[in-house]
Amino acid sequence: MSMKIYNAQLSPYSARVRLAVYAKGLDAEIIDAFSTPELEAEFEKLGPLQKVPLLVMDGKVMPESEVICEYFEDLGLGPSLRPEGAENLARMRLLSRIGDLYVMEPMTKLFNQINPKGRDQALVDRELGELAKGIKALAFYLDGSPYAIGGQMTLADCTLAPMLFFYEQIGPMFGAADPFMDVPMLGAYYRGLKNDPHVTRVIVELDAALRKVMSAKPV
Ligand SMILES: N[C@@H](CCC(=O)N[C@@H](CS)C(=O)NCC(=O)O)C(=O)O
Repeated sequence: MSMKIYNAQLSPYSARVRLAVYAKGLDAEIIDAFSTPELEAEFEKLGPLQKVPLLVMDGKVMPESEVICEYFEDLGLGPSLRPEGAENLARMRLLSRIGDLYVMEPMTKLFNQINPKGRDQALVDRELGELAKGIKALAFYLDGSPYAIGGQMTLADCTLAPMLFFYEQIGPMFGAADPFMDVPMLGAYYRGLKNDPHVTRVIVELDAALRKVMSAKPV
């Protein structure tokens, strides 16, 4: 089996797939898709979406982080990252869906507004409100377990760990002293999750990538 993942170190979606790869112990070649013009040209030929992560496995090309993670599960690669039972599976997918739609969407818009110069304050206020709603929804569907669903990592944790890394960074950039103040259970979940060695690895990678970008482009 040959597995290549076109990746960007700072992408939360790529980080979701990296976390699944690490937790499953898969032998994947992880390639920074945008690191050279040659790689970028190679990546552009692989499909119309032009987004990382992108999986190329035994000649098959698969985009979209959640689809890639579910594909690993369907193939039965490594330890399962799906919980037992239809309700737990539904809650796992719900948490990922809330993360993608109601947390990442406003957070991406806010990341484009980090520089106070030329900031659209009305947009910032609106998206901070949307982000707070998304974050409260995540907290609502957690149950206080060490992982999102019970005592073992699932795909919900693969989605949420990178998102919460960015959430923790972005709050203070817009003046929130403690981004988890209104959602203490979510804060406790994220702090606990960071003790998992695979999560630690991904958080360290995200932190290094973020520092590199921030030092290259001072805001
Ligand atoms: N829904 C996609 C989102 C992927 C995505 O937005 N990736 C960004 C990086 S975070 C990207 O590749 N951006 C490059 C571009 O849009 O040109 C997923 O879950 O994989």
